[in-house]
Amino acid sequence: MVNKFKTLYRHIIEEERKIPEATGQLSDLLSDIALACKVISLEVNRAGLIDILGFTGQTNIQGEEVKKLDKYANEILTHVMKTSGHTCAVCSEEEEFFIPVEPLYEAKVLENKYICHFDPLDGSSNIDANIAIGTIFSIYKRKSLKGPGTLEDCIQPGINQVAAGYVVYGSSTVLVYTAGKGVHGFTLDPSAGEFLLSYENMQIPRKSKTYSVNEGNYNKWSKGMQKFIDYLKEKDDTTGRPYTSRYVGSLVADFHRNLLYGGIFMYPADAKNPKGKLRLLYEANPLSFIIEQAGGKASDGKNRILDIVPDTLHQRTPLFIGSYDDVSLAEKFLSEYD
Ligand code: AHM
Ligand code: MG
Repeated sequence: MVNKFKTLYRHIIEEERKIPEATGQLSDLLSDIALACKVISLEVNRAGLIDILGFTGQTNIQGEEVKKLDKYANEILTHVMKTSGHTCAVCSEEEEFFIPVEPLYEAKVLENKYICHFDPLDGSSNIDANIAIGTIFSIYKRKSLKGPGTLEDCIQPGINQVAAGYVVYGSSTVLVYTAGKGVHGFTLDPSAGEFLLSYENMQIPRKSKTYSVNEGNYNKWSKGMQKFIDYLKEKDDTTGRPYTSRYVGSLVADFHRNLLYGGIFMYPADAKNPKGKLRLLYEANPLSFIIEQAGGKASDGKNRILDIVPDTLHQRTPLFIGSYDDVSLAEKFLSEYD
């Protein structure tokens, strides 16, 4: 039975105690990310008041500049990660280059061994419409030995992640993370200011009845992709078709719903985005780590996302992610018709 009063912090510490060689740094880092996301959550909840308090880019009635929410989220997360003492580099979807971080405590050899990647506010087109948006994060261990991190530290394949997670700022604020031992979800209690355990060991249904894709792109898709969506819409009781369609347009929100109820999210390559639209390091890798831990599957249509060796920080990838059997079926259509 779920312990309703287990905080995120306590959960992280209990998980850490199961690993004898753990030093506590990953736990600290995850707690710092959660703190930054609480601050972002407060600001997201106030976003609807911006019209009253002042438009973004202008000064509000206190004389402070009102920052755009995505820039604000980026600044908070970058600042918290740079000053955590545990990172040697920070990479953000909002920053062109990675940010190398000097060690805070030169004397301690074990300090600053992690690299953190994040998409500070995903679903940017939904920000001004009060529709769910989110933060995605991902943590790797450095490969270099000391000092500030290098580009090589920052462009590792997703299989090397030690932890990943996301926060949905929706009807409530929910944080979901994995450190390689299952997927756990926490809901923010705004009065206590704490994330409380609400989903333990999350598992996605193996097969679903839901697909999430921007179908307005249909005419730009490959034959295989078109055939797959046509198939999902046909009526056939024995295979549970037609599927139903759900698309928010915020990856985190679409992903979270599919994780809870089953579903396949797709952002394929198309004539406009031949390499796909979503970012491998900031979006696809962390969610792929989570979905595999939850018993699902993530693919670029042919290959496992976590095995892709990146060349650049902002590399894009096609993404098929969600219920295991549905992602396998999508791969089958693409290999048959493309
Ligand atoms: P963003 O990082 O600029 O917000 O873009 C990523 C978003 C995802 O959240 C979402 O799944 C996708 O872009 C929606 O794209 P589209 O509007 O083309 O359907
Ligand atoms: Mg994004």
